[in-house]
Amino acid sequence: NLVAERSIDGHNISFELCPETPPGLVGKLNISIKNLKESVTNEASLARVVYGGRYQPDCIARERTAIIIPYRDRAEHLDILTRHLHNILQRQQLQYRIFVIEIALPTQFNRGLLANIGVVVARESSNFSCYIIHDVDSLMMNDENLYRCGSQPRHLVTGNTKYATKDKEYGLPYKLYMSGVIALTDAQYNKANGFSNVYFGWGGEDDDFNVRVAKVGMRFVRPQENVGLYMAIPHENDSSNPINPARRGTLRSAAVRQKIEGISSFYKNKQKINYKRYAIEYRQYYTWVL
Ligand code: BGN
Repeated sequence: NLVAERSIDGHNISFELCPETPPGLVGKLNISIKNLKESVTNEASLARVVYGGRYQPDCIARERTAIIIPYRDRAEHLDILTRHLHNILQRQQLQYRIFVIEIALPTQFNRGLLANIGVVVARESSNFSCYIIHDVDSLMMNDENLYRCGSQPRHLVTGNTKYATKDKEYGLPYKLYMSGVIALTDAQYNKANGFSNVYFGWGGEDDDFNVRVAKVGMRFVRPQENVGLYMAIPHENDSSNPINPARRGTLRSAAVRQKIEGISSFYKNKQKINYKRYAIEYRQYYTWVL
């Protein structure tokens, strides 16, 4: 096993590469919908989180993982999700940092834009090798769902309670659906030119991203059926994120826009988009960007 040294309090300590299969996994998780906060909280794992929502295991992690959460007005969800993630991701022996990217009001929610900004911010702070773009309302139900990247972009969801049907507790809305939680390497994200920045309001940005991924010869792959299960944290329908009525039309030009707007819009002057970073805070469980 590869060994590397890390300096701790001025001493050089050797660490081995983390094992391919993390030793402490338990499989299916017991999460009680009535007692959500208590059932996802592990005080010991929270105590190990470094300010800004960072963690490094006692072994050399195989990846440097940025968890990116596009966010608007769901404080309770965020608290539950970040507690849950710190608990599980430490058990998975990941070296990670959680970024919460919030859109400033009154701008409508734009999930793709926020994901791109998350990648830009993550790149500025360190050299991450893997990005996990994560919905704020979805909790993984099996810790064998490793938050790792692969040789293809990964869709980590095989079923979510928000798409439950009469005879299935966990479902997907359609076959090509690839939203909720995805994992891409830095190179894969770049190759697709990231998300489109132009979808304001609900819907379409994920299907657009799927077009981009396919267009450059990649495809989303999922974990084993029983492993990629998620519970949606219940919430009232929020009127503050109205359906984008233009989404179908916009989606038709996905392949054309892929060349002229995306993550490149943050680096190429000709494609430059106008946005302002109002604040960045190193909070206890995550790094917050407005
Ligand atoms: C689809 C939405 C997705 C959304 C899923 C699941 C569109 C594009 C026009 C057809 N796509 O219909 O964005 O994630 O439903 O709710 O609206």
